[in-house]
Amino acid sequence: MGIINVTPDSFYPGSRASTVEQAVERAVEMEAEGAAFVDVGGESTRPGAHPVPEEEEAARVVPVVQELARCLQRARISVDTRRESVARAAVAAGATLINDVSASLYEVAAAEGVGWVCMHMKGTPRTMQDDPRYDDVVAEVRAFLEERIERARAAGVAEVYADVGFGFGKRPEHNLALLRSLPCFRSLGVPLLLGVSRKSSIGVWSDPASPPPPEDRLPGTIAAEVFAVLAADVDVLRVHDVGATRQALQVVKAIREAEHGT
Ligand code: HH2
Repeated sequence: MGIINVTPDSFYPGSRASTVEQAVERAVEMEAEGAAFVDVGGESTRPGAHPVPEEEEAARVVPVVQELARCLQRARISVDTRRESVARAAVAAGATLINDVSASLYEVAAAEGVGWVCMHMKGTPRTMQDDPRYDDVVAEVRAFLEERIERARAAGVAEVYADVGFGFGKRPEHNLALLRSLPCFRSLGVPLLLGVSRKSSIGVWSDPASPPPPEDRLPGTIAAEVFAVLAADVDVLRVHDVGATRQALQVVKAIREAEHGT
């Protein structure tokens, strides 16, 4: 899943698109590089981010989705939003997946007949990194996802993905515990999605004394992604760098298939 941020303030400047043309050009490139989804967002959810007015978010996202529905041949369009009105408008424009960091839009997904990503977040983006605490982060996140997925199933959502919400109200040690415990999330019985791309924990683990900025976190990102795929067969990786990730995963696949097939 390639990330397209139609925002002026997403934490990784390389992910920002300031015009519809730029967003579409990048999405088409991601499709050519092998993305199965392009995820279009109009509001940054980085730690400390203030909410964007709903109309502003829709005005950023909908024209891009409309144009992508015309230009993409194979990749599906996902909308990264917490707002019902934005989700509905994006679906009307051609999105078939609601990537919902608030884990609350399952009824919208059911009514619209589209897929839904259920992500765990503690608090809201503005406050989520203010000293988050858990007794047992893995158990708490898993219980939360299980309950929301159950609600989505009861509402009739046919396609659900679970996401532990790397970096959303989690310290690096919480992110580490979740990454190491990804196999525990397989028993949720739905495909797993993971978004570690260039996030701050990657910087901290790369060099605790002097964490590199988002621009310099690609190798560490790919290391975490490969770990997640090897440990838990994660189904969808939400990434800023589709081509580089794809290459890493193809190599992992070739090695694994040789192990099993010969
Ligand atoms: N991370 C971000 C945004 N949306 N959705 C899911 N399902 N999982 C994630 O881990 C996730 C997400 C943050 O990344 P990005 O969109 O690059 O940054 P920003 O929120 O600053 O636009």
